Amino acid sequence: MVRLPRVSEFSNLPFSKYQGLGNDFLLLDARTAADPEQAFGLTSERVVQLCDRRFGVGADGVILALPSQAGGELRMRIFNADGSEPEMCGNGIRCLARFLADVDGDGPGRFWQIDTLAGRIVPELLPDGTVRVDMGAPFLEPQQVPTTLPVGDAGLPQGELDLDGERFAVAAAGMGNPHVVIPVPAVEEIDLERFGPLFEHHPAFPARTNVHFVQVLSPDHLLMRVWERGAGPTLACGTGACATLVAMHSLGLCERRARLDLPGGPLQIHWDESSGRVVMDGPAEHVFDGVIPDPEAVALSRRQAAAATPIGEPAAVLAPSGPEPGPEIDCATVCTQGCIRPESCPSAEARARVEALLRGTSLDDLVSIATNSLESRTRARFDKGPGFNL
Ligand code: ZDR
Repeated sequence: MVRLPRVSEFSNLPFSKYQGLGNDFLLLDARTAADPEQAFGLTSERVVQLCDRRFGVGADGVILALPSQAGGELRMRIFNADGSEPEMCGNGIRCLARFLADVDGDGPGRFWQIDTLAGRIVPELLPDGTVRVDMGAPFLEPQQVPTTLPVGDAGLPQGELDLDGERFAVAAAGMGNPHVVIPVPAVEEIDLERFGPLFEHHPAFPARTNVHFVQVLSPDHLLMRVWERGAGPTLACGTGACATLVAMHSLGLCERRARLDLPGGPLQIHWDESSGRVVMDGPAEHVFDGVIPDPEAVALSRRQAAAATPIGEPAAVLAPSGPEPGPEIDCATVCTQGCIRPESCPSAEARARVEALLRGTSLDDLVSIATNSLESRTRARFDKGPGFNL
């Protein structure tokens, strides 16, 4: 018989799902992994599969918490739903902060020094459970965004772009990742499915771009719709809201501090004049935890269950060399006076397979690792006490 490895020999994938204004992420804790870069066998194909809303868990991205390499407390890697790796994610880093607080049992006032591909980012947990993030200074030089648009009168890359026969006046800004901001009279009238991908792949943005249509409601209140690079239309975009405020203020269309309404809800953004840094306040909430068992472990367990000879049943029942099964029998009507073909009874075979599956050690083990992992995270959440809308 095949020896089934213990669960610890498999690579299960424990994850927590969080969302910030409906921008949702799977959070994976690889801070103590033996080989963090290979943690959970994460590949871009696996990310695509995990993010798929029908064939996977469903998310706009996957975020890994990793040991630091650049002097911070930890490092964040984020992957878009299409498997590409952006430099930064504003909503994602709020979700990461909340996840870290939940896992480690930290409370309000906690800061994290998090290294990202866009540099050091510092989120802080606020007393109401929301997260404030110092997103750093925006990038306003074309090569930093990157874009081929030249710097215009407003002091950031600007220009007019032709898309599918229509002309748009745009501005661009980087928050570690690229953003194009398009002020329009009414965001609802924009055909996002049509223009989103055209902007995302426009040659003026060699690394592709996130796309934001913005309407001014008042100087401290903007309304946005988002098309995210690598993820399509999303309900919110943290870096995008920061880039939008920077671009709109530079264009003289809003204050330095404003509320930005995204389809998933509002973010408060402040572009601080003295430091030049952008600060974002917004929610991040836990949705649920789960564990995806290693597909190889599941396949092995199924093979083992199918090959097992059930206790108390004659070996011939499952033996491939046993008697050929006769024509299909409907046991419920034909065998009411007793089994008419006990040597190859289809109903006994089905029962035997189910029993073997239920006895499978591996499934018990998988359930137990799932339970342990969920239990520790759930306990950490409940131990934190009031002040959080859990
Ligand atoms: C927009 C985003 N979700 C955020 O909140 O900042 C970031 C995700 C990364 C984005 N899709 C990109 O730059 O490719």
